[in-house]
Amino acid sequence: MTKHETIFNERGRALTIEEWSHRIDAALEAPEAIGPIVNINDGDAREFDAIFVGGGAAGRFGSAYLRAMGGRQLVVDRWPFLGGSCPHNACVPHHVFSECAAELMLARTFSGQFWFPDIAGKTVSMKEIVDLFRRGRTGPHAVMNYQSKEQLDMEFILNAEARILDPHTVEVAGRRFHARALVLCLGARAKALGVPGEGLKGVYTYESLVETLDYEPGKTAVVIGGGKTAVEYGSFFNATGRRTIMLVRSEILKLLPDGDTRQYVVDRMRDQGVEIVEGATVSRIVDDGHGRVSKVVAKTRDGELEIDTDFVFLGLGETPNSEMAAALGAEIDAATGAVVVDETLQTSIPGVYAVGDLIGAPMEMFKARKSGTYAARAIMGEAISYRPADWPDFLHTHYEVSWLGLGEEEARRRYPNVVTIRMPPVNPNGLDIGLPASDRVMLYAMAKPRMSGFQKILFDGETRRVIGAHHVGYGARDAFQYLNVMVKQGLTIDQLGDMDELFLNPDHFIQLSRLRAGQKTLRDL
Ligand code: FAD
Ligand code: NAP
Ligand code: COM
Repeated sequence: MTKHETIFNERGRALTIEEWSHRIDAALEAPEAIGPIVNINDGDAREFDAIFVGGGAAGRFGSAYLRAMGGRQLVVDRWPFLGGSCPHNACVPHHVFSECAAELMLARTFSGQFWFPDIAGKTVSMKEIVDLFRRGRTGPHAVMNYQSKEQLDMEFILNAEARILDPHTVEVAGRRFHARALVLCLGARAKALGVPGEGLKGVYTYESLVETLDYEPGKTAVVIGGGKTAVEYGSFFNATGRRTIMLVRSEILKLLPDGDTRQYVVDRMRDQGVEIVEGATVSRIVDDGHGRVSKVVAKTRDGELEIDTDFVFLGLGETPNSEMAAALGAEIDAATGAVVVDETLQTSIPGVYAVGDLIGAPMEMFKARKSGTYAARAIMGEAISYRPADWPDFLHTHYEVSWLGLGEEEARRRYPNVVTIRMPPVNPNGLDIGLPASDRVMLYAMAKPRMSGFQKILFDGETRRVIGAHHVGYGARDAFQYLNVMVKQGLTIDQLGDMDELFLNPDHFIQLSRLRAGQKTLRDL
């Protein structure tokens, strides 16, 4: 029997979430044994309006939207589930690890006090948490398949590589499919470091960590990189009780736009024991003689540094998976490897669109999902234009860090009269003030005031409009999604101060604005 003959069409059968879960587990274990998972409506005589090549957030949301608009789509993914890297190896594990980091920071800070067990000097198993994630991720995968098939009525082929034959034809699972348009949603992959020893056992990226960690890392973790991924994973490794050394070639967290906020974030990482070496260039990763990492060697401003370790994590950013687009003849940005698109998400080839991480920064979920839906709208004949601009952003350390708009430095370059409201207030005696106080930092606020967070909002003193907001703590991220829309619409201090807060509100911006909104000439607070 050929592989093709083993394919059966799931179209007429409603699989439960549990059944999906078993099937996905089996396919992840042995993809060839399960074969392509096909859900095609062979009874529909319509031509496909679009084939989405890649079923991550971008392909899944684009597919759902096109379907919702009455179009016919097909989405193809080589994994046996829809949803892509986010639930499989990127955002979701990151959130699991960051939640552990926050919980462990609390547990370590209050170790042996109140009801907290004494965990001084205790190292927590990293492998247990990675294994927990690997076991748990199939549930969300199964929900994505169930939702996409039973609720969103998508057509898909999973667990099968797509091959693009021309701008209207894709070959998958031994069949050829034609469509009016192609949408490339192929995502991105972890960047390599390009030094000797990178392939040794014990050297991980976010992708390989959750697939292949099969031992308990020792006492020292080395992290290379200084962006979101490096900081988020580094903060987790540190929270598990390991000495964590971050080797950063330039500066850590350059992406944070506000200097005070960045300082607060980096200082608190250091308080937790994270060792940050800026200006460090890794020259090699050393073999222990059995194919396993034993040491990292780096050039630093103070000379050569050698660190003994059995665990190295690379957080160096991502390269778009643009090879198939290049082979088709689409224009690729030489510097970033991203597929070049116009404001309708169309590539240089008419009828071929590209979305999500494949089109480069910002590589974030909002853009993956939104660009997918915008491509769908363009294909269905809507006049759309999409370039991500002025989006709110966030990352984790042991805290949650959220921001939007300008940092103070850039705000002062652009506006002659910048007014700031911040908490804790500028204080010559330092940070030992139990404010901001809000949910999940109340124990810190009472017992370790400097750990209770930081926030700052910036106004243009002339128009009274918000021009930037920054928050370190917990629970404010959600507000930033909505606050950003209002800021883009011209939110003023007076409007902000007139809102109804739900005390204890994590960002305090409403109440603090109310304290100043009465002033004709705004002053800092
Ligand atoms: P993907 O989800 O990568 O989808 C691409 C799909 O294409 C994959 O499913 C792949 O199997 C498929 N594919 C590739 N080649 C083929 C082929 N030949 N045939 C068939 N299928 C193929 N963003 C946030 O907003 N919040 C976060 O907290 C966050 N955390 C992150 C943490 C980490 C560690 C990383 C690396 C990223 C994080 N991101 C986060 C970014 C986010 O994960 C991405 O922006 C998003 O998942 C991109 O979606 P996508 O659909 O473009 O790509
Ligand atoms: P990133 O923001 O591009 O940061 C990459 C880091 O690696 C930078 O510190 C960079 O240094 C360093 N680096 C790159 N190449 C290097 C090399 N050859 N040698 C040494 N250092 C090198 O990438 P990322 O943090 O991995 O994130 C990837 C994408 O996923 C981003 O778009 C990010 O927004 C997204 N993401 C989002 C979240 C989230 O919480 N929302 C979480 C993780 C990732 P320089 O600064 O010197 O260039
Ligand atoms: C979320 C995956 S983890 S998707 O955006 O719903 O497809």
